[in-house]
Amino acid sequence: MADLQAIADALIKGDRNTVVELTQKAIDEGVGPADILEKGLIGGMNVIGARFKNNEVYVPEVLIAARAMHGGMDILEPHLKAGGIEPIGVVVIGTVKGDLHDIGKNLVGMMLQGGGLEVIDAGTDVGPDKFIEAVKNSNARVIAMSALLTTTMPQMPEIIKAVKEAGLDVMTMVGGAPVTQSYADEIGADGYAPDAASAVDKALELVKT
Ligand code: B1M
Repeated sequence: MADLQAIADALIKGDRNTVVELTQKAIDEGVGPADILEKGLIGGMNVIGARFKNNEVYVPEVLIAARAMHGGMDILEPHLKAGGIEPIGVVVIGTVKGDLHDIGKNLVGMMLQGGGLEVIDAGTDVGPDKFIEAVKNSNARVIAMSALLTTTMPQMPEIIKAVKEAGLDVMTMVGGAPVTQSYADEIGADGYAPDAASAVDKALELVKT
């Protein structure tokens, strides 16, 4: 019987091999990838986040936990992306300039692919120029911006402004732990989603706009 708490515990310890092994075991036993993600990987990362905030762990431990999380996500990726249908539209996704957090952005990207969208990953630390270039190269309909730091959120209105000035016919959506619907409204983003699953609904709505 798959033990999702054991996945969370291994992630908290930064034990990548055990996270990979137990994630694969859970998949083999037929546990849904969304459950493994929520109760195992994200559950463990939330504990690390709380400890980080309380200065009980520091950047090196968080990096090791993030590496373990990526190991588990690599196993889940094909299951989250499953579909193989013709893409409904193109989305350019990136973590905004000054921000290196990529776990949430990667997760949203995988789920968007699972929802039938083509995803161009612009990476982390992405400023207006790189977003604009990626849209021009891909004919994307949506720009999806992620920010995990209150200090990098102000990049979002800068990117929206630059996109408008460049005259691109593209919708913008924002997300990430400190971002809210009211912030999205304030900066004139076309959409906001609090998590990866609702990001799919929002992106699908925007590509059809
Ligand atoms: Co950072 N970090 N970190 N960190 N880190 C946070 C974000 C923090 C909240 C920790 C804390 O104090 N409790 C805090 C931010 C405080 C603030 O500004 N409010 C913080 C800080 C301060 C920092 C540094 C400044 C620390 C330092 O150096 N002193 C530094 C900044 C570096 C930089 O970016 N320039 C830093 C560094 C790091 C690491 C490199 C060590 C590592 C990142 C590794 C990596 O990503 N490859 C790291 C990590 C791992 C975290 C925590 C612990 C976990 C983040 C995470 O991956 N969560 C985080 C604390 C926390 O969140 N509990 C923290 C799991 C992920 C699945 O969730 O990314 O929220 P999340 O994504 C969710 C939703 O937000 C949403 O969907 C996802 C799935 O549901 N979502 C979207 C995300 N993007 C979306 C886009 C959308 C829609 C939804 O549409 C476009």
